[in-house]
Amino acid sequence: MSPTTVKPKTSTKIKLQRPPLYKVILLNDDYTPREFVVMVLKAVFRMGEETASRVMLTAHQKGACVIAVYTRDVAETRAKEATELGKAKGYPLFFTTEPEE
Ligand code: NFA
Repeated sequence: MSPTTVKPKTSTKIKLQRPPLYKVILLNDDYTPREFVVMVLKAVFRMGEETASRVMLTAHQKGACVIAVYTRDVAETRAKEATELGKAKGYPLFFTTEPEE
């Protein structure tokens, strides 16, 4: 038998990076009309009437409600956009963001 060359087998594990995710949270207040909150949820977060109403009610009853999870950029932009819509009408409606554990 002829001598053989042993070639070490090597492999490289590629670690795929997932961007950290951020929650957008709707905070309750005593002044913003319910229908306005629902309208903003539908417009900015692409929710249907039922989901928007349920989310609005949850925030109304519990004080806050997680709306959606996005990359940091998208979360911050949408939270700001939604908050601005309320501000333009003189409402204290507020959306905040928080990193997901
Ligand atoms: N609490 C507000 C009201 O009774 C409705 C509301 C719900 C506001 C959720 C902000 C967030 N008109």
